[in-house]
Amino acid sequence: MYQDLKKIDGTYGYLSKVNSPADLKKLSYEELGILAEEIRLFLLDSVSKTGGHIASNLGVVELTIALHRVLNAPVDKIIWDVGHQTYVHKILTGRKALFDTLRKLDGLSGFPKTQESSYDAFNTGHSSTSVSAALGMARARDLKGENYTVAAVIGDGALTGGMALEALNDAGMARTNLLIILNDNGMSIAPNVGGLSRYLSRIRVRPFYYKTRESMQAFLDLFPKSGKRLRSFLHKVKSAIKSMFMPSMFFEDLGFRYFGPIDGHNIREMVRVLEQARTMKGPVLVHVTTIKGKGYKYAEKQPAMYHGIAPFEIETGQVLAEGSENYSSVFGEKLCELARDNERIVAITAAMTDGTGLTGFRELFKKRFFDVGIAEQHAVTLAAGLAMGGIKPVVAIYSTFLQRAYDQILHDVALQNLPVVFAIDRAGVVGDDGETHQGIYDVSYLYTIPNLKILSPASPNELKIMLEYALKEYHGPIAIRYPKGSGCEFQGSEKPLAFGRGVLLQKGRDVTLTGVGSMMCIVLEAARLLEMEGISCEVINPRFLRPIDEELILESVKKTKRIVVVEDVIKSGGFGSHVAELVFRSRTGADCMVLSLPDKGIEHGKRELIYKRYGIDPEGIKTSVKSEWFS
Ligand SMILES: Cc1ncc(C[n+]2csc(CCOP(=O)(O)OP(=O)(O)O)c2C)c(N)n1
Repeated sequence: MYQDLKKIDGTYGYLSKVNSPADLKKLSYEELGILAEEIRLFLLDSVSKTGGHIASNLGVVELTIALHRVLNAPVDKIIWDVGHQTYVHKILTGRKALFDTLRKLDGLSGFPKTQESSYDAFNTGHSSTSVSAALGMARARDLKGENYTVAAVIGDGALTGGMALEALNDAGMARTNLLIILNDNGMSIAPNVGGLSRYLSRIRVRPFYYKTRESMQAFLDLFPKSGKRLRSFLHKVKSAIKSMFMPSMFFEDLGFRYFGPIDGHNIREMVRVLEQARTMKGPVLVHVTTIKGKGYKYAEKQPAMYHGIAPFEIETGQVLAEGSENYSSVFGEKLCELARDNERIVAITAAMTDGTGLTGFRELFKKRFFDVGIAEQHAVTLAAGLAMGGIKPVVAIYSTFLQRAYDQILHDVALQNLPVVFAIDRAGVVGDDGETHQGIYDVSYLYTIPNLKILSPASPNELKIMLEYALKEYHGPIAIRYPKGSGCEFQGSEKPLAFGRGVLLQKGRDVTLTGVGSMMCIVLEAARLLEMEGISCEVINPRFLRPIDEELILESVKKTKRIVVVEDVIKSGGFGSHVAELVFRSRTGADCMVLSLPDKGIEHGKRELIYKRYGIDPEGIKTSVKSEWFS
C-alpha cells in the first residue's frame, strides 16, 4: 500500500538508473522487485497530478518489467491492447521525464504512439485490436524472412470484443510464431461480464492445471528412450489428468499452446515462463493473473473509479475537481424517469455503465439493463432485435466506439427502420485521451445512414427534451449526440421540440451564426464579441442536424447573406457541409463559412486548447468572421 511504498520515496534508486529495457537486464530479481515498487510510487506521484489510467497501470508493473526483461524491444514488437496500460512501458522505454506532460497538449500521449517512440509498435486506443495487429505483424515478419518476437498483451475485458475472438480464431490455426499475453484481472472498467469471463475466473481459481502439466512433462522426460507405446500411454494419462482439472481448454482447442494461470506479480515466475514461451513454434498464449490497482488500496478496492481518473489526492484517494452535473448523468437520470413510466424501455451499454451514466438505471431496472461487454457491434444488433420484438431500446455508446458498429446501425437498424435510440456520448472533441478517442467523425458517418434522424442538444436541458421526444413521440432510428462534461444553459433551450425544427435564439442583420450541439455556447459568446465590434448577429440553434431546418436557415440568410457554421467535428461531411449545400442550392447568393476541424487525427490536450488551436473558440470565430467579411 502507498504508506509502505513511501518508505522508499525520494531516491528512486533503481528507477533513476533504468532508461531502457537493456538496463533492466542488469538487475537481480530482488532489485527488480524494488524497481516495481518504485515505479508504483512514481505512477502515483505523477498520475495523481495529471489524471490518467492509474488502476490498469498499477496492475501491470511486474508484467511489463518481465516482458521487457525477456524480450528485446524495439526489435521484438509488443502490441498493447487498448493501450491505456502503457505508462509502465513508457517509463521503462526512456519517457519517464515526460510524465508531467501526460495527456497534455503536445505532451506525452496516454496511449502508444509509433510517432512518439520506436518502442511503441502499433497505435491502439480502441479495444480488442491487438491480436489481429500482432498476427499481421508476425505474418509480415515471416513473409520477409525476418526473425523476431511479436507479442500482444490483451486484457480479459478486451477479450470480450468480437474482433479479439476473430483474431484468435485465425491465429490459432496460423503456423506463425506469436506470443499472446492475456492479462486477466477479472475487470473490464467494471467487473467483466459474460461466459468467457466466467470461464477465465474458473481457471483463475484452479491454478493446479499449469503446475500439473509441468510436473507431468518432467515425469515424461524421465522416459526419454521409452518405447512408442509407453510414451503414448503416458501422454494419454497426461491428457486424462488434464481433463480432470480442466474440463475443456478453450485456448488449446483453438490451437494455442497455453501457459497459465501465472501470478502476474511474480517477476521471476513470469520471466521463466515467457523465456520458454517465446522460443516455441506456433501461437502461444500465456495467461497471467493480476490485481487491478495493485499496491494502492483505494484503487484495489474501487478499480472502476480509478480506471481513468482526474487528478486526485494520494493520501485520501479523493478526486480534486468537484464532480458537477454532466451530460451523461443528465441522460442517465432522465432515462430512469422515462423508464419508470414505460416498462418497455431498456438500456444497453458496451462495458461503459458508469461512463455513460447508466449506473442508476442498472440498479433500478436490473432486468432491463444489458452490459454486453466491449461489444459495440453486438450491442447495436441486440437493440435491433429488441426493437423488432416490440421493446424500446436505448443504446448508450461513446461516439468514438460507435464507429465499430457502423454496419450494424445501417444494416440491422436503419434499413429496417427500427425504433432504436442511439445515445451517443462523448461526441466532439474529448480532450485528454486524444486522437483515438475523439468523437469527431460521427456526424459524417451518421449522415450516410438511411432513415436515421440526428439530434444534437446544445444544453443538458435540451438533452432531456430530446430523449423524451425520442422515446415518447418518435418511432424510428434516432441518434442524439452530446459531448463529454457539463454544458451551459441559455434562453431558448427550454422550448418544446418540434420535428426538424431549430430555434431562433437571437435576431440580427449582418451575419447568421449557427453551430452543432454544445458549440452553441461558444457561438453565443462569439456573437457577443462580434456585437461589441458593431457586427449584428442572428443566432440559430439547429437542434436537428438531420433533417435540417431549411426554412429557418434560408429565411435568415436571405436577410444576412452570410452564414457561419461552427462544429467540433471533421469538415468532410459535417453539418457545415450540408448547410453549405443547402445555401448553394437556395440561390440566395449568401456566403457560407464552415469552422470545424481538419480531416486528420486530432491530438490530445484540454478541449479548450484544441478549440483555440483550430480556431473554433469565441475569439477564433470572431477573427475569422471579421477577416472574411468585415475587414
Ligand atoms: C471499442 C472500445 N470500447 C470501449 C472502450 C473503453 N475501455 C477502455 S479500457 C476498457 C476496459 C478494458 O479492460 P481490460 O482489457 O481487461 O483491461 P484492464 O483495464 O482491466 O487492464 C474499456 C471498456 C475501448 N477502449 N474501446
